[in-house]
Amino acid sequence: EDGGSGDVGIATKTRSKTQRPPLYKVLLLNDDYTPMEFVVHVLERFFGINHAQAVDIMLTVHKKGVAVVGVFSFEIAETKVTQVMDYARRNQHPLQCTMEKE
Ligand code: TYC
Repeated sequence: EDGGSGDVGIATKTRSKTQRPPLYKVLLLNDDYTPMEFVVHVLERFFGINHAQAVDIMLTVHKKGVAVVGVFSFEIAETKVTQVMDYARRNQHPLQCTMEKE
């Protein structure tokens, strides 16, 4: 018997890589005018960070210029940035909050 079309290939199975949603870092930027206590309050209020950790993060931003305050899905990160920027503006502070893809 010689059909020449018998399957001699290696058995394989399609295995799609599991897709995970991209994550976004929310960053707080330093400036010369926003009071330290206001930044600490923002971290507690919008990110649920405890007081001691909020002070730590605020001081990191103050010394290094920027720090990651959390990592979220796009929609949550966007909401945090908007909330912080609106709150800072309402209180007439120049505090800047941004996000970037991880
Ligand atoms: N640099 C500010 C000051 O000396 C404090 C500050 C910290 C401002 C963190 C912004 O994201 C910030 N009053």
